[in-house]
Amino acid sequence: MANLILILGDQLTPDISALNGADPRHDRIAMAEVHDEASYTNHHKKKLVFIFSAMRHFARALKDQGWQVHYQRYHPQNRHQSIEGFVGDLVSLTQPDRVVTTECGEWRLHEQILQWQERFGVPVDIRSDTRFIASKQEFAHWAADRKSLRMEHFYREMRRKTGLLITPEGQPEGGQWNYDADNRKKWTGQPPAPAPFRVEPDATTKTVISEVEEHFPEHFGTAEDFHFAVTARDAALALEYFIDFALPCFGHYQDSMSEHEDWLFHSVLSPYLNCGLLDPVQVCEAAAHAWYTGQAPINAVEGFIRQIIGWREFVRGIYWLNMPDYARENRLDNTRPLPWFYWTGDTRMRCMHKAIDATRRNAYAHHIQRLMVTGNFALLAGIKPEEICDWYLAVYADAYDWVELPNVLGMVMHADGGYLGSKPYAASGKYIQRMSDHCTHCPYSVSQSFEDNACPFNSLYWHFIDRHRDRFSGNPRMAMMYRNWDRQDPVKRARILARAQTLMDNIEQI
Ligand code: FAD
Ligand code: DLZ
Repeated sequence: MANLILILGDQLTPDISALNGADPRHDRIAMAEVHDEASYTNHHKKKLVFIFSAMRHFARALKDQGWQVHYQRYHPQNRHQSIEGFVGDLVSLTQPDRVVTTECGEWRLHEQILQWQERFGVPVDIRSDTRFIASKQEFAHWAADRKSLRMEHFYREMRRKTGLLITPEGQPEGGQWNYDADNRKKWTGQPPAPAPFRVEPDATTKTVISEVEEHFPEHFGTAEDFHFAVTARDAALALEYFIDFALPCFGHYQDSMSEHEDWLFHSVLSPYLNCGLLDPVQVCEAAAHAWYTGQAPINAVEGFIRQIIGWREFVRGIYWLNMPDYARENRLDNTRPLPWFYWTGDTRMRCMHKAIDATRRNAYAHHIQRLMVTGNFALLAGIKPEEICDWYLAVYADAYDWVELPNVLGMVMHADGGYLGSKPYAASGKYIQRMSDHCTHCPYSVSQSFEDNACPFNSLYWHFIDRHRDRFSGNPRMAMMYRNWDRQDPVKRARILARAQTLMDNIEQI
């Protein structure tokens, strides 16, 4: 029996299920850098460098272990510009008994792979992705018969399943499941945030950087100052660095934003988790160990673990349970195109400028920037879900459809009608002022709502509340907002709505 084993660019681990039971003496591995995957969206240059370089390092390691690897490096003139073309050709050439692969992370490619058995005339074995704690079937089983799906309930199941931060009696460590109430501090410069973990590019990465600059000059962002890990060994060092230097403060400052620090106390591990260089459970075990040994407090460790075994698993479950229809949802009937400044950062709104500029430089922005700045603006301004989703899919090194889509379409845009989150994360400028120092550097005034100089978030927020009254006023979690709005002087309300309308009519000038 000789199999052809396909390993995709986000499946870079020897533990990938496609390799289970494989034999290097007979089986062959296929990996390809292809135009179709590199250009189905305007991927950030650093994302392309990261994936291509990590793929090349992984293929090298496999060869060193004795595997036969058919590897295609990217070139615009390659005969095969798609995974399908590359695998199809290898099937004809090597006549395998089967093609073996692990289920991929994007509906787009998944649909193609489902056709291969018929198309190539050879059995195709698509295996479950065991890097996730809950399989698709397990999530579907958990979701069946529930009136609403809430992350917190699912998360507790995942805690019990993994035993992470669970006492021998089956109770949550510290007595609580969730310590989020301790995790909303504003960071004002102390304690200092650690410098980002850096790996200097080796010869392979340097080659990839110049190839990406040559072949993808129009793509978003910059490849300059590339310093991500591209091997499992270096990603493990990044994890160690996070545990030692950032995890202790991760909880308190998780929702903070800063003029001066791009990464604060975040782990910056998502690119590695999502492409296979780090294993989610091992990452959580390392964090839990830091609590058991007194290196980090429970609010930080629990908060961090919840993001991974809670949110990360939950959004994946939502994605596979609802695709492909989920991607077409637009329950708030948004019609506005994405403003061009999302690509340039060229806006006077300081928080937006800082979040987009960091994104452009780093292919990274932390959660609160994604949710409460660029996401909040898109929600309030009524941007078309497909355009804002495509932006998020392109600009972050960790972005794949399975994780980006539910976060953007569901969590941020509420385009799924509240299926993923019970209320929209809509906020005025006050939230940004409370959690950051941006407003003191902004030409707009956060204390004004309708004047020419008023922070756009303020009037856009009330416009959002007002225009969606029919939809949200009955939601108990939003009742207070409607009471606050209705209490305001009618003349002031009219001015606020007029200011919001002017902003939306001139959105490119904000
Ligand atoms: P940390 O803050 O250190 O968190 C630790 C880990 O928790 C992350 O590495 C990530 O694996 C996981 N995590 C945290 N929040 C989420 C979440 N909501 N969904 C899934 N995993 C989570 N994450 C992606 O991995 N890819 C995306 O394309 C992506 N798009 C997003 C778009 C929007 C609009 C929002 C609001 C969030 C998005 N997230 C996405 C989730 C989150 O913002 C990133 O995982 C996080 O910012 C990555 O940085 P970090 O590794 O420093 O995370
Ligand atoms: C994101 C990406 C990019 C940019 N390039 C490749 C590639 O050339 N070859 C490959 O196998 N995978 C790539 N990927 C990841 C895939 O697009 C895709 O997101 C995942 O495989 C879906 O799980």
